[in-house]
Amino acid sequence: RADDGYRLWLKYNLIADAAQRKDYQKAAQFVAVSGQSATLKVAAEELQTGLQGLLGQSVPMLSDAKGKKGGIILQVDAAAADKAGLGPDGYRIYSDKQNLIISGRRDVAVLYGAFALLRQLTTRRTLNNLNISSAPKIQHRLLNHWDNPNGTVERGYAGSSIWKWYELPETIDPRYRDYARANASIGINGTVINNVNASARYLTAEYLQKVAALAGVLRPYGIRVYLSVFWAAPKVIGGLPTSDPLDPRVKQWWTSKTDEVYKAIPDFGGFLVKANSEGEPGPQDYGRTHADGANMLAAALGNHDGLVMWRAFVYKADPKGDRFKAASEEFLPLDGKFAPKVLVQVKNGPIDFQAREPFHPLFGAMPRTPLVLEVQLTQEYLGFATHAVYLAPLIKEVLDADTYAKGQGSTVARVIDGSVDKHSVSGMAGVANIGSDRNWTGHLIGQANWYAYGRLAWDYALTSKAIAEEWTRQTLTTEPQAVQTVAGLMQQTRSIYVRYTTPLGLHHIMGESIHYGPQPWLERSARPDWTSIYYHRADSVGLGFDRTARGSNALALYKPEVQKMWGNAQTIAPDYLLWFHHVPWQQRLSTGRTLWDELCQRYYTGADSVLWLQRQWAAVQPQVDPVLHADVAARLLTQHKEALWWRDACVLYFQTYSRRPIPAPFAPPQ
Ligand code: GCW
Repeated sequence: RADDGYRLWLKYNLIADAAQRKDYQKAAQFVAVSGQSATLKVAAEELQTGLQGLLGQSVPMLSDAKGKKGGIILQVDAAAADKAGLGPDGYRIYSDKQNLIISGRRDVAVLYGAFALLRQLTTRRTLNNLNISSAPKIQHRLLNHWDNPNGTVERGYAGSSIWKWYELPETIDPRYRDYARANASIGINGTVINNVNASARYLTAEYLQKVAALAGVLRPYGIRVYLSVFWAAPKVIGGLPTSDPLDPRVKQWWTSKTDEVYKAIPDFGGFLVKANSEGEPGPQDYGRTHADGANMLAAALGNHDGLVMWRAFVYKADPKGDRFKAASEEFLPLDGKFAPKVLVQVKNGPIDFQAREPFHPLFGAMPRTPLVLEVQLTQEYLGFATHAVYLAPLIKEVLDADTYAKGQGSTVARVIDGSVDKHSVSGMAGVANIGSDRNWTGHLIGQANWYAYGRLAWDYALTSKAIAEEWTRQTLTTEPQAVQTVAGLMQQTRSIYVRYTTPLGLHHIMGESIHYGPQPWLERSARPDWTSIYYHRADSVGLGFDRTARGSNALALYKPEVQKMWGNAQTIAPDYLLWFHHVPWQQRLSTGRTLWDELCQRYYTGADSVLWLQRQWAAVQPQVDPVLHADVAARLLTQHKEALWWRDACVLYFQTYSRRPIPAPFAPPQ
């Protein structure tokens, strides 16, 4: 049967190598689990299904190992977990008396261990003398769905929403369970199921029943449900004349609404809020601050075990201002003003999920507020489900960026895990790329982005290459050379995409509103800070947005070490150049070429590199399922066609300012 991609990285196909199978078989003759919790039950079931598929033998489930050897024992052992410093979610897998023990503080930790053990087999690693301990570095590892009640997905490119609101709560699509399995397998423990451009409908009694039904499916897998809330809900569904967070009636409304939510969903995770951003209502409509709004919701949560995640994605339409600074202007003064249950959720960069952005200057700048890092898995600005772009290198670039907030080594990762500023709560959010397409993400590589996000939220120290290899082994092939080829090409995809779309730090020059394809010539838009010319600032002299002291001075938002790194046009890494400097066309760069020549070089070699991707992909054809292979191969053809659009559109447009010829060897024949 051809692979349709539905099973993601959880395929459990029979291991072809008989010797290896035999090795594993000896260690996996039974699964013993005492205790009846729903979570332990799904852990044992997953192991049973996985092992039977991989090993082609039946694996009985026992309630007690009774001195038997050669099996897997699931154990909840709080004392041992505490001694090993595993925390609530960490697991340990080790050999003991010829059995494999999976243990953790709670059932869900054991579930994570079960998936980790299966990963040993699906990636063909040994089971001998195992002693693996692993605990997540981030507590709240969330997906954010931008799914709407009518089944559409904002910036979703893999079909419609997987949530079938019209069928819930009675009909439970089996897909919800597979969604939960996939997420639990990579440690994701929360999901915000609706769009931040929120509908108030989710808070109605009718919808809460539906949400509760979904929560019931996800619960055994350790996944808590969260909701995005529409700020004006008290008016829209509560019948109040106001949504002012300081109005007692509004407070009362949210308090009783929150109680109602917890009655339906006792382990509800909390609220995500986009307020006073892109036309959404918010506390500022009443002269209140983001902190007033967030704290009111935190108070409504009361003693319930839930959080408020308040987004910092705000900006004003000021053609003379710099959008780069907008979130800092609004949020820096609020540091220290948020209630303990509030986290501020910040996108990786200051503009909006561009193919490469400098890290957001709020990281490291709000020491008294726990910050959640929000990254986008759905490829709004990265070629939708058509272009192959493996995002782990992008996510790692942000996590590894040094803010210097408390001296060297204050990386974004250590800001968000709470270690730099000693916060006890931490979170990461990935805007989901999941839809109703049979293969979940449209492009197969999109599955790797979902996978990599979960793995990095668990352990940001993993390398993007290691994750690519791990994913490839589970999803496509275990043949070592092919794994290297696929992981190697994946590693290059993001920088290739940057080269043929927005090299040298160009940003926000994509098609208006759809955000697809090139449109650097966009001069007028609904808002002045949505045009392309606002961002690239091309003129007869040069190109780029001057954010030094001579320009908008956004650079001053960073610590001196970062300012030093990016403040000098001669020494800044070329990848960030035009983010911070307006550079003359004839200026020689550190690469030895002039700006104009370097720009052309990158556009041309970037587009050509898609042909290299095609060749690499072609090379693994014998090792990869034919249907999956053909699908990706076809998308790579489209990708090349569109890379040429980007190249030609941008080079020819910028040439109208540079007035320079396209350098050899790229110049088209006369
Ligand atoms: O990237 C922009 C998108 C909007 C999105 C917004 C946000 C959900 O173009 O579609 O709205 O960001 O993150 O709030």
